[in-house]
Amino acid sequence: MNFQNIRPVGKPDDFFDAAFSRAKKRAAQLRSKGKKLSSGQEKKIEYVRMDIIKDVLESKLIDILKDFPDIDSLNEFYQELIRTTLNYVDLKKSLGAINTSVRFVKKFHRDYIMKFKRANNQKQYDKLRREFYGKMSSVVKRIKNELKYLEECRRVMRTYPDVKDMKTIAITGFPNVGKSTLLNKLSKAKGEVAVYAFTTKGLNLGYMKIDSRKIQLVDTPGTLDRLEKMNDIERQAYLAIKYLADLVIYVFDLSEPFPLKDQIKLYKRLKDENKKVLVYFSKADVLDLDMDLVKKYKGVVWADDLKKKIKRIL
Ligand SMILES: Nc1nc2c(ncn2[C@@H]2O[C@H](COP(=O)(O)OP(=O)(O)OP(=O)(O)O)[C@@H](O)[C@H]2O)c(=O)[nH]1
Ligand SMILES: [Mg+2]
Repeated sequence: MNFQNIRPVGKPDDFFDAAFSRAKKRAAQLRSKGKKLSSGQEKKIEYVRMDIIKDVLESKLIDILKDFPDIDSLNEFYQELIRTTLNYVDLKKSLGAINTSVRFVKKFHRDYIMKFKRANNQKQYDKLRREFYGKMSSVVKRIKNELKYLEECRRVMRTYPDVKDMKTIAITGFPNVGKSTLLNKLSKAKGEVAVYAFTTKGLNLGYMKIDSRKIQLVDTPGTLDRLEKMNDIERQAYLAIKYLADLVIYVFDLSEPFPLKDQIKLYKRLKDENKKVLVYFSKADVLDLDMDLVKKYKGVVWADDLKKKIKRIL
């Protein structure tokens, strides 16, 4: 699912400006053609104005409904991601409110067409037009907060990764251990790598090919061993492991940007997720690894034969 394509959600004023100015322009065009118009002709212009206002407001609201995904039909990963980063209930309520407002736009349009049918002089037209504008304005003003919240959701959703439904490897471990470096090594991705911890703030995706098969890699933000107190960023890493990963590469860093005993604790936690795990010791190029310690871990894999191991497992 690609969340980048959701267009910015406008404010009520943007909607009115677009609708009313287009209606006004069209009315002026129709007037300039004739001299004094008959009452029937004036009425026709009022119909045109109302149609334009209804069409513009309706299409702007429907665009929002089309752009946002149907929340309930998203896969578990995205649903949980929404629950983690946004207010799921408010998001659904806001979309529901937009849907209701589309119905009101149509209803008031129908009502006022009927009222205009019974009107027969300019004074009545002016009064009805003002009423119609007022009703349409109130429909959109009533959803001001919902529009604002949807815009906030859009900004957050833009940061969601566009995960594909294919075999997936999650790269995980403590902060600064070299996860993004590994992602970049295995794929053409350009995940940000830095000397400081907590560099990766969201999920980085990359793709590697093994024979002719494409495999998705998800580089996760570094997490600490604190399942109960995870922040939003750490929860994203956890969701990627739980819902996306067919295989997890756990990166250990014996240069210990974080104490080894904590890195081991997090590794043991992974067992609860019942995933296949490969252990990767990063920075082996610059460290004298304690081989007795390394041998203690099942599934240890070295940079050179990573691909071979992955192929065997996936
Ligand atoms: N020499 C050497 N340096 C490495 C290796 N892997 C990572 N580094 C360095 O370690 C630092 C952290 O690497 P990152 O790949 O950003 O680590 P990360 O685990 O993605 O960090 P967060 O995103 O903050 O969790 C960078 O300075 C890297 O250049 C490695 O295998 N060898
Ligand atoms: Mg990183």
